[in-house]
Amino acid sequence: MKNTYNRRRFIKNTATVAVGSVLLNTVAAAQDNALLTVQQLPLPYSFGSLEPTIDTKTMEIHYTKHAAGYTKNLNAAIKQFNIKANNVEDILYNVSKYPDLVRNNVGGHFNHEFFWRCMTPSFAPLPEQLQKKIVDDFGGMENFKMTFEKAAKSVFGSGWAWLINEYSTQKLTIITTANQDNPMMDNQPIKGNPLLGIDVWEHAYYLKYQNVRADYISNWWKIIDWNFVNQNLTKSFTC
Ligand code: MN3
Repeated sequence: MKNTYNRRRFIKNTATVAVGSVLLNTVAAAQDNALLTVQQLPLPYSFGSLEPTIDTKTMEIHYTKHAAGYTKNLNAAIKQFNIKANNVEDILYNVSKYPDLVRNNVGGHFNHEFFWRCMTPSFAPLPEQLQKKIVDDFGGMENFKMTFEKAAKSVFGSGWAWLINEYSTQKLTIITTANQDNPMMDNQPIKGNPLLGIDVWEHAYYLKYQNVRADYISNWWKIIDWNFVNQNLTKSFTC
């Protein structure tokens, strides 16, 4: 009897913990009445492969401690508040309905999964489609970079700078969010689909750059995965 129960429970849990191969598909839709379970995807490169821009130790601690904590705490919060959601985006879009514990951890989970994929050890040129959109909306690459760097440097305390495709205008724009807030959250003044995001919490750079956040930001351009950014132009993170 006990075995049957455990086996059933195992099957039910397994059904909701499928990790897809599709980017950011870290969750499977909740089936029956089972609650959503989220997981960290494996890093698409090794901890040391973004050297010298980001040092090995920073990547290791960031991924295995900081980011892992958000994922773990998000799963606990989903249970605690009995959140019925099909996926992470569903929670982000409706985040104002939930306590700050959910807001902080759903943002922390999504933002980090997204951040790892903004970076690559393999250089790739800017895809034409993205280049055209940047020229259309910023007047050129230099202006885009300057605006993005300025925004990232301006974040007071902990937070993020983002390149987004604004929902209301369908134009690229740059915003910052505090703490683990995210551009898709319904409580943000400017909302949009994220294309690129940089973590400017001190834990993201302090071991190597100490107090010089500006150097971390200016070096970051060397490791951006422009194919990922380009792909996000047409990706909608809708539920
Ligand atoms: Mn972080």
